[in-house]
Amino acid sequence: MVIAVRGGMKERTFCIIKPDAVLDRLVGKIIDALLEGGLDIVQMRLVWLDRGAAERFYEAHRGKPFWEDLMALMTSGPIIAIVLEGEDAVARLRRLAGATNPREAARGTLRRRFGTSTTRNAVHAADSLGSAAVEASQFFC
Ligand code: 3AN
Repeated sequence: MVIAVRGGMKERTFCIIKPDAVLDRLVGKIIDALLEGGLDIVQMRLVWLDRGAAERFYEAHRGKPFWEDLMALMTSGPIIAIVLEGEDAVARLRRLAGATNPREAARGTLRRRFGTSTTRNAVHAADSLGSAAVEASQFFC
């Protein structure tokens, strides 16, 4: 669904609010932080990933020690998939998300505020324009 589009050729990135944060009823707070952080919502969907979809999304991490925990988390409840737009959107979202381990994430970042472990870290933030486009294409045409 297209929720808001503003003019201009700004960068786009891709974010997931993970099941831990959705189940903890943190969606509103996280969306507030994204908007206040200078990102606009272009597309947004609630999706319940099955095992195949979760594996496709995180394929690069298959076989790592945390793989099964990550699969269990990502299939444990609905996610919110969001395409965001703004100046330097990729770097901006990564900054707002914070380090992978919530305990190492800077104060005020989403993972520091809402993450409870390195796997259950509340949000996914695409790491480049290229991965943002590939990841978003799994959820939006
Ligand atoms: P990021 O999401 O910060 O870019 P990635 O892409 O290395 O981190 O990892 C993808 C996801 O896998 C992380 N968001 C986290 O949920 C999980 N993960 C990564 N590294 C670890 C780890 N050392 N222990 C547990 N889970 C991890």
